Amino acid sequence: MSKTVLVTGASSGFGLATAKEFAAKGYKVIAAARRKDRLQLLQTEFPQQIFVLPLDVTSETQIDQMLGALPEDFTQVDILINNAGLALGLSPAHEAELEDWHQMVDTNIKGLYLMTRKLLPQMVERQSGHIINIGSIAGNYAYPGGNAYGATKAFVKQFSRNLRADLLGTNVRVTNIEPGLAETEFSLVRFHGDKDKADKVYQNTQALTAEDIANAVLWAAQQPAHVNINSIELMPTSQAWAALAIDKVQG
Ligand code: NDP
Ligand code: 8X3
Repeated sequence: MSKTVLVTGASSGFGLATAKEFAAKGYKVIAAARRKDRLQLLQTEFPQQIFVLPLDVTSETQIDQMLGALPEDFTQVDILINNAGLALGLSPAHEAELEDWHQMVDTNIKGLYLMTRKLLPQMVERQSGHIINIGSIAGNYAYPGGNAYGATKAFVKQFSRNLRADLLGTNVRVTNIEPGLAETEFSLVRFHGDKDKADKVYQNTQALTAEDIANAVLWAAQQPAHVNINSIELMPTSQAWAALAIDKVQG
């Protein structure tokens, strides 16, 4: 029997590529996101394998309703891919929009732990399952303007590790995928729809693609049951760390 994977944020970028990758490999895929029309388009590619789950991960009520209404052959979720997330703004902390911070925390933190908490009990009961979180290099390294976004991804990192601690002995696996620069709709969202600004992020360099991330997710999921990939940090070859910044007094 084929395994079932639930991917949040399956309407775009990493989530869309991951949903396609798993469906192409024969998995059943529950594709969750807010934009139902995009999910329906994805479903036309794999009509038998994809179940469309219109869902805002920040809403516990919606999660309960939608998960409670899954058809019989999709109720057992073997792999949860917590991918839905976003960065909003790149302003320094003292100028950032509080509303952006609220939305990042609600989506990247609350949405991720809600989905996890709702689906973990069935995995523990079956003594089998895998939670794959999409963190970020922003959770590992600070950068100007990363403020609340990076902090939400640091949550994802430590939550993933703490889940591993709690789940020891249950056979449920946990992986945190930590990508660097990748070209998706991420920057368009970050800059509130400013396409010129978003395009500039990827100009004259070769960023990771959504498919690169989907490959890493699939690889982690397909390791033998006794192997837990704790984390994968991946960057484009065109990206590396810079020196620490020092404020020098002029004169
Ligand atoms: P995209 O903007 O292309 O995709 C984001 C996805 O998240 C969309 O499918 C969107 O769907 C979904 N989403 C956002 N808010 C919600 C919500 N409240 N409820 C349900 N779904 C939601 O960006 P990426 O594919 O790049 O981002 C995916 C993940 O990867 C994010 O967690 C991001 O932080 C992370 N990441 C991205 C990197 C990059 O450089 N691109 C690097 C490292 C990590 P919809 O709007 O339809 O709800
Ligand atoms: C996305 C990568 O460096 O833009 O998480 O924050 S970065």
